[in-house]
Amino acid sequence: MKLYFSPGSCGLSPQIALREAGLDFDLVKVDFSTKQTAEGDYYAVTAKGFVPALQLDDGDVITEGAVILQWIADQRPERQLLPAPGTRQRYEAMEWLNYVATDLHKGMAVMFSSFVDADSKRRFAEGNLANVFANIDGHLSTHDYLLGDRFSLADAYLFNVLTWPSRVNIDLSGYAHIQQFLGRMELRPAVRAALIAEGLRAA
Ligand SMILES: N[C@@H](CCC(=O)N[C@@H](CS)C(=O)NCC(=O)O)C(=O)O
Repeated sequence: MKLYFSPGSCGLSPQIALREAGLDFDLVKVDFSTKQTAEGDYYAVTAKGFVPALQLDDGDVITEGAVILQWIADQRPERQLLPAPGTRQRYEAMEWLNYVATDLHKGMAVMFSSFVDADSKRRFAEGNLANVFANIDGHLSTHDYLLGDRFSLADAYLFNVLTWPSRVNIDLSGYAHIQQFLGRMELRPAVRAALIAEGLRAA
């Protein structure tokens, strides 16, 4: 299967997930400015033109990071990367996946937008994103991971998005529990390997 990604984007968490699941995959880099890959037009893979996209061996394509993560977890249930489908715990995981995808990921997207001026970004970060970071930090003050004491793919997505604030001058150093979470995540071999594969860490 193939994972379409762009370095430093939201393609990192599906890559972490594939490694945590022990699934074979190839990485295909998408150039955001041209929407081209080494294979050709990325719009031929997904009309959305967004990463991540996961192309299965039969050619079927899954998009939307939070959905890709669930598909990967469900391929290897024995690894318990997410709670089993249909359980109350799975819905808790989906709550976090949705929160990270919407409030956090798309909130952070505002900070990267070329359509938003610097002052609006600053006010949005202070008035909106700070509440999201505080909520996550509060949760992590009593839980090592989003779902409790055990890693799940919701953590991979959270880690992915939390690598972005320093790129847009948002300082998370005051959030002690977020810092500890980031440190715990960096110790995972799958996380380390994914960061190296994207060129975000030295080998
Ligand atoms: N709804 C999509 C959004 C994915 C998304 O925002 N992808 C960004 C990178 S993090 C992207 O592909 N941007 C391409 C561009 O801006 O040209 C998901 O949750 O997977």
